Amino acid sequence: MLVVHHLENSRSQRVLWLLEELGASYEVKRYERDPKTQLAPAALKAVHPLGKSPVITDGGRVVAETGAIVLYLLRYYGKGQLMPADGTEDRLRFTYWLHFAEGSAMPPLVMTLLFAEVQKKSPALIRPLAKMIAGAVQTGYLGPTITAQLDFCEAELGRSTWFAGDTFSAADIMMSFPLEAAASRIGLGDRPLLTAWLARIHARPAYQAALQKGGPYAYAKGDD
Ligand SMILES: N[C@@H](CCC(=O)N[C@@H](CS)C(=O)NCC(=O)O)C(=O)O
Repeated sequence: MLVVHHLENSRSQRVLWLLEELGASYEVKRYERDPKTQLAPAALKAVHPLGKSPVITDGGRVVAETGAIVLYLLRYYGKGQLMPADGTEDRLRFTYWLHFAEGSAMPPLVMTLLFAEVQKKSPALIRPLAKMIAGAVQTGYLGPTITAQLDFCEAELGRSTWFAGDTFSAADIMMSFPLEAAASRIGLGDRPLLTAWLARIHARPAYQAALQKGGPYAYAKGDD
C-alpha cells in the first residue's frame, strides 16, 4: 500500500493533491509539528533519516524530496497523465518548473522566514544589530530575488494558461507551494495572472479533496 507521510501545513500537501488528481488509492499517515519549534516529530526519522516531509513508502521503497516523489508517482501511478509528452517544448517547461519550485523559488522564501525568526528571537541586547543585518539581506538580496521570480512567473503565465503549456500538469502542483507561501507571507502584489492561477488551482476538486485528507493547511487561503 502506498503511504504518504504527511506533515501538517507543509509541502506534502502537494503529494496528496497529485494523488487525488491521479485518482490513485493511498493511505495518509499524519504528523504534527512541534508547536514551539515548528519542526517535524522524531517519528519521521524512523521513515527517512532526514525526518522531513513529504516522504512516501510504497512496498519496500522509501522516496523523499517532493520533486522525486512527484516523478515517481507519475511513473508508477500516472498512466501518462499530468506530464507533457516527451520531446515537446512543453515537456522542457514542465521539467524546468518542476525543479524551479524547490531549487530556486523556495530558498529565498525560507530564508525570509528564517531572518524574521532571527530578529524575533535574538536577545534584546543584540536585537537592533540582528534587525540591521536581516534588513540589509532582505533589501539587498532576498526581496529583489523574490520580486524578480514573481515577475518572471507572471510573464510565463502570459505565455500559456498553466506553467507547462495550456494543459494543467504536475508542474503546477509543484509551483503551488512556493506561490501559496509567497501569497500568504509577502503578497502577490499587482500580478493578476498569478492571482487568477492561484484561484484556479484552489477551485480544482482534487485540490479540495486533498485538503480534506491532509488536515490543517494554512496556505490554502492564499490571496484569492
Ligand atoms: N526540498 C524538500 C524540503 C523538505 C522540507 O523541508 N519539508 C519541511 C516541511 S514544508 C519539513 O519537513 N519541516 C520540518 C522540519 O524541518 O523538521 C522537499 O521538497 O521535500
